[in-house]
Amino acid sequence: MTARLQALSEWVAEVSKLTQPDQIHWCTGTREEYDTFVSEMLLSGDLLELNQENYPNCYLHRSDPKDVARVEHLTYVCSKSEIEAGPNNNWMDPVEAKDLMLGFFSGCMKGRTMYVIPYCMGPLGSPYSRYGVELTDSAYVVANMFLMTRMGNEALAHIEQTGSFIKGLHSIGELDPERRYIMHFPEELTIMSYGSGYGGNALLGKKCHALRIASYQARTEGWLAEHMLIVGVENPEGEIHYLACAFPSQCGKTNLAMLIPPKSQKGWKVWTLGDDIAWMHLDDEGRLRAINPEAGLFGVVPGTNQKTNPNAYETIRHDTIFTNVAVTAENDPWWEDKETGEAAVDWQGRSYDTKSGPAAHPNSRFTVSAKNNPSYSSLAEAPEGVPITAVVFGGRRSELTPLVYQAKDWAHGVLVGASVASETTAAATGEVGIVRRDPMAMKPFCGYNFADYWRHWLSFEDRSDKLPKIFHVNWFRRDTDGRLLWPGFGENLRVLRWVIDRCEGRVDADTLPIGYLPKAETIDIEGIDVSPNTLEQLLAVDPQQWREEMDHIGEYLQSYGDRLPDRLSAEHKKIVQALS
Ligand code: OXD
Ligand code: MN
Repeated sequence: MTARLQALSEWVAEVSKLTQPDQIHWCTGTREEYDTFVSEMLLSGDLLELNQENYPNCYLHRSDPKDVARVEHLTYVCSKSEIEAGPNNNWMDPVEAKDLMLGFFSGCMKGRTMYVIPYCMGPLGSPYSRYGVELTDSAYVVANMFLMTRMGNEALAHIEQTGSFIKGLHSIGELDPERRYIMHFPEELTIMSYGSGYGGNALLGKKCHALRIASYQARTEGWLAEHMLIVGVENPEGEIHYLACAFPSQCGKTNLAMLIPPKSQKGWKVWTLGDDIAWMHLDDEGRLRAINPEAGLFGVVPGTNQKTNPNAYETIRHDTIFTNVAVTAENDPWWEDKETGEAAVDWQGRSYDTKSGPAAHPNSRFTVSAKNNPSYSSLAEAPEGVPITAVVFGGRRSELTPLVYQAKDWAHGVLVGASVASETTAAATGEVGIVRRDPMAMKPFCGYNFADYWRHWLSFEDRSDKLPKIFHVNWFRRDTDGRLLWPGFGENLRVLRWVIDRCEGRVDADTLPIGYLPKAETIDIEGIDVSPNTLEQLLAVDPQQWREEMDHIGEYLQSYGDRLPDRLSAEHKKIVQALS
């Protein structure tokens, strides 16, 4: 064994001494190994077989009913100093946090197997990829990591070559919400997660590594780790523009990433590169290039149907793990708005009764390899990534925010990103439907102080003159009767086309204090149920409402105190003055 793998085995030995598993299994990452885990989980009841004729190789996992979402109040960034973690994170002193966690982990794997999962985030061998090793006592986590990352022997070989990896220690513990913490130690490139088996808390490659720890690494190394989908939009002439889009959880990232152009948009195609996370680096020519660190999709199931997301609907017809959906009498998976079949048994395994709430949990999920997606881009595996034409921010806002607008320049775009706010959803525990500030859609995921993070974003302005243009979209604006004004889903392509037209300098726009707004005639509304009057409402900017919004944003930014970059305050001031 080489010295580099020696360090890994020593860590594994140390953890095993602490957690005392009955056995240790080093994952190889082969399909046969995955099939063995599935068979074992079918025996243990961790997985249930779904109708194999209609849904080949599809299984259902029912989680503990109190373990169904990310737990932001139990998620901590334990940097040495509290100010490093910033007001945007929960913070605990790293020594104290480790003491607490070591107490939980002590002996917790008795009677269980400890799985060693070497994994790669990003295409294997890409200079932009990073490696990690997760130690876990959950076979469900291993199976999900198999679908979501490039894991096993090949990743291990790269770890041996590069010598560096993120250490992730996970145990489902007793699944007791009182004994549950997700702790990050950015300075030590270490994650400790105890007491939950839910995706965002337990698949450590995803939010913990690819966002919280990676964002910290990205700052020191000069790149960006973002909560963004990546899509390629191909025009009828065959040119593809790549967009990276950030939306808070459950604002339709997966739907946008897998969009199928409606019939009216002849000749257009959309290619998926990623649906949740983008790592972006400047290349030698100063272009921002993105890779998707993930290899699979962990998407929200309810709402998926042949109209809203036909690609996802196809993607999850085979080789998929469903978590917390309902089942039909034929043992097919079922969820709200599936639009075929009906629930017989709810997500908790009880005979379904409409009075006891939704049949599928609102945050029920599918885990599936990205390769199942018919529109998976061939460049998703390209080690050099794809050049990004536009960065698009968005949020769920019933009022105020127009369908789309463009930031005037990079620094203004950073302010637009920092100002993202959205109505909360079921992806995290807590109250649903209140507006919360979610800068760059990274509120739950930035591994350090947001003020430093904005400074890092701003620094790109001095490093390149070929940066993407920045936009903001809102698919969720409603009229005074509460009806959505924009049809959304596939029709969102019409807005992406305007974004690309702007980047290519093909259309003029109106200059307003908040940014460049589309001239009504430059958004194609032919063939959809959006009247010119509705489009006017969608694009309306109410100066009084915006003055109030800018006051809220100002107060929010000021809560970062002296660390707030002057450049960002200056951008804010510019808009306030223009509005008054
Ligand atoms: C996710 C989330 O699961 O953002 O992607 O909650
Ligand atoms: Mn997400």
